[in-house]
Amino acid sequence: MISSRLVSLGARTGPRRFMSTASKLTTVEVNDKTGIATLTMCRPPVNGQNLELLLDIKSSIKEIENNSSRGLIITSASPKVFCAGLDILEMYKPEQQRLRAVWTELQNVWCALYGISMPTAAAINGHAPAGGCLLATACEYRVMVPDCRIGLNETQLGIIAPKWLVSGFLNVLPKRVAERALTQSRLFTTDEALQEGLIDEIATSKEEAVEKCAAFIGTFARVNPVARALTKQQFRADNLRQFHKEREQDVENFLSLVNRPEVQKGIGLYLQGLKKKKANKK
Ligand code: CO8
Repeated sequence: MISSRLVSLGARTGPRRFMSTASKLTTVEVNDKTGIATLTMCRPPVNGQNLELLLDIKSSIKEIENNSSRGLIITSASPKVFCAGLDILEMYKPEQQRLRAVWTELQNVWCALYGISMPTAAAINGHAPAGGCLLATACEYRVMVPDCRIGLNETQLGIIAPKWLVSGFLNVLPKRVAERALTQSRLFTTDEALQEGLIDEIATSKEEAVEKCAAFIGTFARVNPVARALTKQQFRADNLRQFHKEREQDVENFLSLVNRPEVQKGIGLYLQGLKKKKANKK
């Protein structure tokens, strides 16, 4: 369990505190003035969601919730990537117990972030495919930096995004746009994402993105927090109820899908493609 010890950073760094975390894959920083917590993912090179990162994100969300922050901003320590989605290595020739745990923790992270009552926003300071898009769309507001891509590209890997994974996407996009994007594995550019409503604003830098997220959270300052929280829950309850009904079956579906020989072959080829892309860059 994460310690809730708060470390004061002193005057030089301004009114901020860091919550200490057991591992170093996420940090949580609370702005003392605004009461807003920033959760930063720090798993180089691309914040691939392996089991450990997912466990850390979940613990950090819980810690922020327990410390009664006024809002939560999620962002990344990487200069180019917000989050590259599930660590594909977790799905390739997987150890079964671990694969089960990875999917269960992805569910837990989504459920914690989607269902949290405080205002949430994503400062998307880099690419956000698949599980990265999942985190961003679980939040209430999204600000993204230019020249990046965001979307649910699961079909490209031969896998099918289940309904709960798509629900945040469907909260912000018309059904027709969402269906086409998923079936085409479309990754939206920053400009396209703004045009379609997948993100709410563009910022020129991560700092500006975080500021805009904080400004969004600040808009609730004069709203009764209990009324706000219950209203948010009301909007999200159907998706969460459905998710809880299906979550165990969803784990079985995921395992059986990922273990199919043709899916393993597809994931292997996709991994090779990523490596080749890197070699071509050199
Ligand atoms: N997992 C593991 N490793 C990754 C991943 C990943 N998702 N993404 C990138 N990497 C690795 C690369 O292989 C490379 O490794 P190495 O240094 O060892 O060669 C390193 O990270 C850096 O990658 P790039 O050189 O590609 O970095 P760029 O900054 O140029 O590009 C991108 C960053 C845009 C994020 C690019 O890496 C990319 O497109 N990655 C793939 C993203 C992706 O397709 N993710 C899908 C994951 S699946 C998922 O999240 C949902 C699963 C739902 C399943 C539902 C079933 C029921």
